[in-house]
Amino acid sequence: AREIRLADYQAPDYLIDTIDLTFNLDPIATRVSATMHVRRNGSHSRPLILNGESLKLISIDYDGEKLSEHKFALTDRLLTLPDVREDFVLTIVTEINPAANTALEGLYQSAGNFCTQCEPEGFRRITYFVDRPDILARYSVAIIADELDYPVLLANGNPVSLESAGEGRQIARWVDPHPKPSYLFALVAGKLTALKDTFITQSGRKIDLAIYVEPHNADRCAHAMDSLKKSMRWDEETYGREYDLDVFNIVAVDDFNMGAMENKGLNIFNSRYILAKPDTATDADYAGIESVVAHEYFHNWSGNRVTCRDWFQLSLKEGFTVFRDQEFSADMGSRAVNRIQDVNMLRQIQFAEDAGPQAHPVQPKSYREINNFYTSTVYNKGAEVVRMQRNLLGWETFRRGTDLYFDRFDGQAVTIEDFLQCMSEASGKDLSQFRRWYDVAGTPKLRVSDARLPGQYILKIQQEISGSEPYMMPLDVALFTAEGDPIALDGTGVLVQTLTVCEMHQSWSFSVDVPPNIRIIPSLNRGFTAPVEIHYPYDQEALAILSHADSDPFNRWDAMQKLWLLTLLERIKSGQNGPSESEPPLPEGLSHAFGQILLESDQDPMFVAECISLPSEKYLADQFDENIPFEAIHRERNLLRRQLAEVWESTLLLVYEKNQPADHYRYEPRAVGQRQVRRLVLSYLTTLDRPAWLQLAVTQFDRADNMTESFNALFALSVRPTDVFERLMARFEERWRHDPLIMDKWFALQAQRTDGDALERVRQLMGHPAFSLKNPNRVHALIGSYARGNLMDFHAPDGHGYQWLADRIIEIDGFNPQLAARLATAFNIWKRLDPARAILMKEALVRMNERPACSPDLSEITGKSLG
Ligand code: BAL
Ligand code: ZN
Repeated sequence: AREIRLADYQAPDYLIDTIDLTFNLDPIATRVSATMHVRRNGSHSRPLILNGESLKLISIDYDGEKLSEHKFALTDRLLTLPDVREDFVLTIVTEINPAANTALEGLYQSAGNFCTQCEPEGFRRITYFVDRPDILARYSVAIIADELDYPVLLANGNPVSLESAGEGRQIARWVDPHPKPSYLFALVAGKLTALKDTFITQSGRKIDLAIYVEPHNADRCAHAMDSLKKSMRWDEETYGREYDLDVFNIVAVDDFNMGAMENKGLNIFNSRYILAKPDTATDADYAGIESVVAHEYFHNWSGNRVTCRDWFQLSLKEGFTVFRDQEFSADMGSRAVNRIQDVNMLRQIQFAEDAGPQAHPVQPKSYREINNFYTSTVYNKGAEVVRMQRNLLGWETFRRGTDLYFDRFDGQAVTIEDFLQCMSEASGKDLSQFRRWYDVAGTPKLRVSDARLPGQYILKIQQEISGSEPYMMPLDVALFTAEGDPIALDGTGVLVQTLTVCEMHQSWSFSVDVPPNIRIIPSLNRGFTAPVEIHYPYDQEALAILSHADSDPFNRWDAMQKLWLLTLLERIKSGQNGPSESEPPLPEGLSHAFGQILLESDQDPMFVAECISLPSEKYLADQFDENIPFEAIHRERNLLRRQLAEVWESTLLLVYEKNQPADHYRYEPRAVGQRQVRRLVLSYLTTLDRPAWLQLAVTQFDRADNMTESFNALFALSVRPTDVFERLMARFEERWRHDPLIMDKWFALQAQRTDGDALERVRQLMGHPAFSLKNPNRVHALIGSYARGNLMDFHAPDGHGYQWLADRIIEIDGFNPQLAARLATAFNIWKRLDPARAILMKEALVRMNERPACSPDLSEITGKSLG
């Protein structure tokens, strides 16, 4: 595919003000009639060029007359009308085959129902259209379908009518009064039941809410509905944004490439982000549902009312909306724990992406396949960049900026520049230097050093970045004594300062009242105010003090992470050529810090759970630029866990017992924290060779009345699989084998097992009745978990993991290129492998890349990876 460049952006040659669509639904031959008012944009004589893919053109009417074949040109991607009037009405009839649509873009079928996914470029698989987000049109939709097979007919906007169309068919009409880009179009038809509710907006309007699911899932929608109502209220209270249609509909479908989609008034969701009841969904599922429901709802303003001019502006809506949903989740639960989880995710996924072959700026400058840019960089780094603006401006000024943005650009397709301009106007700050965050790939590093003068503490910061232009960022800092006491800065009683870092080399001097013999420990980048890597020579002692005494919970957790890393990386490096003969002693500082944090489980169990979570094998692997020592990482991580369990065994048991949640399941922060700390503690205890602790897990599994506790028991046992584990896994399967969404948890756990022949196990499971290669959730659960979560077997020295994954990706590329491209990012790592593995992984990449049938999606990823 041709490279598309931001620098080449041109305003559209033609605008489309209205489009009336009629769908005559049929699984293999759906007729789509589209009538559009088209008008020339500016003065030119260029042709009208419409996008279209996998469409059968039936007819074109131009101002009421059939257009003869020599008046247009048709290729497999474009329809060109060379000679058109200033403004005119075009009616195009196409035929499509939803049942054959396995790419899950455009109109397709899931469980026999019809649904759509149009972002970013799926609408062109429905009809010929100028399929770009800066064409804002008013849509009206008529859906005609068999009334027995498809009793529920939904589209964007407000419902107008539902009538019989004769011959057992019915016709539903919908009108969306808000002009929108084609990527927000949606249609659903099927046998669905709804959970209904209402919401009264701040101005007193009543909105009808509905969540549509397949009938057997009717009792799994309550949490999603609750999350929706909370989101609607939060956006009114926090951003002053009110909902703007009479209805808000959500539909859950099983086959969906993304998590969910914010289509105007008709959000379509991957069912994993809707369906939950206590015995089928874990706390993590509940949290995911709350945040994704909120995210899609918030898009109604940040994305739909104000949309993107072109796909290079994707982070304008995604970064901002992720920031909004993160803050919503923080307000619904624990702010500190949410921040820890968000940053942990950013470091594990986005930092790795930004350091690898797919690295790109938050605003990419070019792409071949836009589907490949729905990335952690655009979403999560994009959110951090918005968060920094909030931090630099302060919430109230930032909010004035967002008000200005929504008011000024309502109903328009705009750019990241427009957003920054509003922030700049609201604050009077010059943000031109800040723009660098959008333009340059890579994680900036700050090298920090300090010095003492009488009565003074000096902090020096150097930006270590490619290029000579420094970034601008807010950096919260505080100082602590070796006793863990906070130090008042500049004699004011102020304990925390926000530094604006904006030069390559900068230093700050604080007057402090601390005798020279008392050590000062800096707490840097508190709350992770800037998405950077900080390099400061912390030792065990300093980290142990911060992990205990820092008043910022995020930095307490971060100090623990750094403590883990110090010990683990040292052990991994010295154990790279095999295990040492005697076990290394457990470092005193780490062990003490661990034990001290365990004692806090009464106050904030979720925080404790985060602090006692070891860095993942993946994150440890990311710390190596070359020759990643997978075996040593796996071995040393397990060893450290076992050593801590040995020392703290009785305390761990106490924490486990004290955090028994109340008898019946409730999704509320304290109970979630209790279950999570029990999960962690249990997975320490089960590493010890004691039948009593295995029995503890079995009892938890037997007594659990909810998925979280029963699955956590399985998780803890999977750390060191035994017969007991096999028996419980069999029972889980027996109970849930007919519910593929639940079986995903089981598939993922199986895929990550390192005992026995791991790949053979995964191969066998592909034949499991609940598995299907056509379903993206199943593929991510089994194949994705193997490639990303089973580093030991995927990176087996003989390369069997690489070859097998390449074969699966090639197979999947034949029917769902987006999914294949996502899986292929598991190969990004090849240049950091030892030479023997690198050759094997490169071979697998070349094999995928060189197939003539390789999709543009996949070849963009493999091509960049091979670089
Ligand atoms: N817009 C695609 C799905 C999402 O980010 O909400
Ligand atoms: Zn989004």
